[in-house]
This record gives sequence, structure tokens and C-alpha cells, in this order.
Amino acid sequence: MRHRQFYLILISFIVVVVVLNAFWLIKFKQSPVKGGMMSNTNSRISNNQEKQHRLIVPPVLKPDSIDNNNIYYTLRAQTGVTQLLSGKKTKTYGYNGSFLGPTIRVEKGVNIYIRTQNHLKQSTSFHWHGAILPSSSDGGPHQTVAAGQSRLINFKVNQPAATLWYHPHAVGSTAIQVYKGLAGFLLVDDQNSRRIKLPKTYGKDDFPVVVQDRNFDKNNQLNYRQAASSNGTLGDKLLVNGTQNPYIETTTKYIRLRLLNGSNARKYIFKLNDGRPLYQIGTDGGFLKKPVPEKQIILTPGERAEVVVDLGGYSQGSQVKLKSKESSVLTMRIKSNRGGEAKYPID
Ligand SMILES: [Cu+2]
Repeated sequence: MRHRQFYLILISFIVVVVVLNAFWLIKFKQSPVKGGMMSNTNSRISNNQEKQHRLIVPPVLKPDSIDNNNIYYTLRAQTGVTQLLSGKKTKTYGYNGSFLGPTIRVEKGVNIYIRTQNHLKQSTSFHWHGAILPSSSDGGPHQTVAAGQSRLINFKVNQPAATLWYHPHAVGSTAIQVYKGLAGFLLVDDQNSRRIKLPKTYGKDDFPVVVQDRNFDKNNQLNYRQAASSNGTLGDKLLVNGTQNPYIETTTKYIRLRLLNGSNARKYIFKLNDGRPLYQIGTDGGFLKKPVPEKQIILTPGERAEVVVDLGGYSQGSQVKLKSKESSVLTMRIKSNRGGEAKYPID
């Protein structure tokens, strides 16, 4: 009798385990988001068919004051609500606004002071990704600013022109805080970047382009814990500067895109939809000596690449798309493609 009971319990246990396993296997296979290790590049992004929206260009942060070579800024991490998708707004984080942050634009050689303020209900840090600076100012995992507190950071900009970015880097909360919207561009200019014959009118022929995949729940909320995967958190919707399926209207022959992979785990393979080359002019560290035509440019999270798109060969009224695999990243609607210049190498 005892033996029979034991076997009954054992068999029920095995049945439960088998059923649960089968359930997870089916769910696992169907989910585009948690598709395992390979999904970092292969899982699909599904919002190509959404209505196109004009690309949001983050504003350039105005200094609080300038005194000789010292420039003072205030950067505030805060909560907000943002219209990211159609329908319900999304609860988000942002710097000096509800989502992402303003572009901080500095000249090599200046001394910058940034009053970093944490208006979140949790600690955060302010990390300057790619900047060459003293570790005491870098906002690494151990240099957090507690909720409600602020901290003045200072460093001298001491590197060549480059596209850098800032984001939180507090231990244990970096991924979720970036996911909710904390990220912004830090652009360094120098004599070279001012003199060089490349597109450089911000928001007109020179665009910051941060590419981020996100997973929204049915209430349009960013539910990181639900989306999180130990293989790297992926999303099935693509946001570019917080814009779904964005376009720009171009009015010059050359367009410069400062591509930043601001995603948690996804790798992008950028290319033009008609196979024409992208001219890479910069990497994470700044300008290349000369432009390099590339059929595709791969960026993993955190990486940047500056490219120039030559629109000279297209007819007015046509459009060209920057894509990653089958996903549309940015549509360029060509209003006019005369004027503007792009010359290299740097002499
Ligand atoms: Cu970083």
C-alpha cells in the first residue's frame, strides 16, 4: 500500500513536470522577445507598418552660465509620461524632460560643470560614455546620486571631436533606467570638426540618431521586468530618438547621421534599402582619416558610428531608407538634394 502511494505521487509529479515543460517550450518558441541566445540579432521588430512620424530631434542643452572657459549646465533625471505609441501614453524617465535627454554640445578645451540632480525615487548615476575624464567624474556603478540629491561634476573636455553619450550606470539599475528612457547625446566639437567640409547644421543636415528596441505591454507601458531576459532584453518595437517609424525631409545633397545603438542588447546591421553605400566618417573615438564606403555597419549596444549619406543620385520626391535587416530605421524623404558639401580627407 505504501509503495502504491509512493508510485502514484511519483507519477503525478512526473506528469506535472512534463506538462509544465511542454507549456514553457511552446511559449518559448512562440515568443519573439525571449527567443534565447540567437534572438539578439534575429528576433523581429514589428512596427514597420506604423504611420511615419517626423523624427524628434533632441534640443541642445543651454548652459546656465558661461564664465571665460567654464561652462555650467544642469541635468535633471526625472519621471514623466510620453506619447511614444498611439493610444495610451507611457510612463517614462528622461533628463530635463519626460523621455531621453537634451544634446550636450561642448568644445574641446572647455571646462564643464554639470549640476546633476536626481528627481527619481531611486538612486542613479550620470555616466559619460566615451568621454576621456577623471574617474571621479565618470558616474560609474559606485558613484551614485541618491534619490532627491544632487552632485556637481566637473571635467575638462580633452579629446578630439566625437559623438559620445550619457546614461545612468548605477549598479543593478542601469538596464532598467536606460530602458525607461535615460540617455542623451554628448557631442564634442573641435577645430577640425568646425573646419571640415561636412554637413554640420544640427537637425537640418546633421542628425543624432539613437536607436532603441522596446517591448510595450498591452497598456503601452515599458514593463522591464516582464521583458527582461538573461540573454539580453529585446523589444519588438523600434524607437529612434523616441520616434516610432521616423522620417526626415532632406534639403541638401549630403546628410550626416550620428548613429548610436542605445538598446539594451540588440545588435543592428545598418544599410540603405537600395544597397548604395553609407560613407562612414567616424567611430566611437571620432573622425576617421578618410570616409570609408560600407555596404553595412554593425553596431552593438553603446557603440556609435557617424555616416554620410550621399543623396545626389536620387530624384527629388523619392525616398531612401536606412534599415537594419528588414526593419525600417529612418526614412529620408528627398525634398531637394542640391547644395551642401562633403569633402575629405581632413588636411
Ligand atoms: Cu555606457
